[in-house]
Amino acid sequence: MRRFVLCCVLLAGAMPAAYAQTYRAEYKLSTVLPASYPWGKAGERWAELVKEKTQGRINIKMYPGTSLVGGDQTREFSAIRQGIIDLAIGSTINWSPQVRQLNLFSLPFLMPDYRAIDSLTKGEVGRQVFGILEKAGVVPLAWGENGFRELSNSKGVIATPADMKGKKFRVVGSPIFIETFSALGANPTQMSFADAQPALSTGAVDGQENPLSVFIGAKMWTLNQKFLTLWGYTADPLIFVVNREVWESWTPADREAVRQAAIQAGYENVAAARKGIAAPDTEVLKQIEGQGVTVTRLTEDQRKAFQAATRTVYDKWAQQIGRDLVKAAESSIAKR
Ligand code: X2X
Repeated sequence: MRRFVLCCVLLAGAMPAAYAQTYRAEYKLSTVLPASYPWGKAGERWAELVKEKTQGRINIKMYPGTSLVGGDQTREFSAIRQGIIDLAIGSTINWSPQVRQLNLFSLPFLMPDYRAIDSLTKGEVGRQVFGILEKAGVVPLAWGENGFRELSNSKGVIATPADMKGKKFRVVGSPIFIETFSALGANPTQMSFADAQPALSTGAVDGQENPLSVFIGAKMWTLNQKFLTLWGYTADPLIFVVNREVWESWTPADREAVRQAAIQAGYENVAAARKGIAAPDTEVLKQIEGQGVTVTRLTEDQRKAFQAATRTVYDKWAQQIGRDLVKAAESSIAKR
């Protein structure tokens, strides 16, 4: 009888009483970047689509700057598990300290182009990564993209590993980045994105690495970043997730609405993150060059020199990530 009632209520489009009490007035969505970047825009879009598709039953508020964890990106994943954060769009880099397999995307020079990223996120490797996240206690729904991480600095052109020597770089929160930059002879320091901006501005560090959409969004040329090298050594996908208890408190129909909204927002986010970067549309690069930034495009041989210099880091981290997952990724990229 109860099941019958539930079923009729669902069909009628109203919320079953069993779920009604569990819905909250607001759900908290964490992102690192605000809506002036494709990443934050994706958060706004997800919230908007969810509201629309659930007729206002699920109301999401975005908290950019990882403000729910005091700006410490590396604590975001634990906070989702604990329920301090209800939903998040997070970078694989920021969740790597808790989910070591996510370091896959940070292996230097694993992914040579956009098709390589897609072959992972849209294929078997992506499904495996979602399985790992589920085991880690969250509900993964869709992929988005931060992007290929390019290298900038205030001191001069970087075209060879020797040019890295002694330069101080701000790097993100997974130790693989410290090791990669150390292998190249640079002097890396780990800090949050919020701390990176004053550090670049005062010259406490010389350079950083981030996707071009972040470089332009943060107007990095105003932070002394006058030299940019396109080396595409890693790319960080974004992942849309929900805290498991929150997920289970929603009706199956609303869960599906949240999932479809995430897929749609993710799809739009990938397009936005790539816009103006790759030929034929290079508008973003033109704008950056228009600000007086010297852009260095590595030749294939130059890129290989960076790859060779970081090979030991790749091999060491392949063990930590899991040989099978890395092999699956390599073969998926080879067949792309
Ligand atoms: O901190 C960064 O560099 C950023 C914004 O790209 C990430 O959150 C990974």
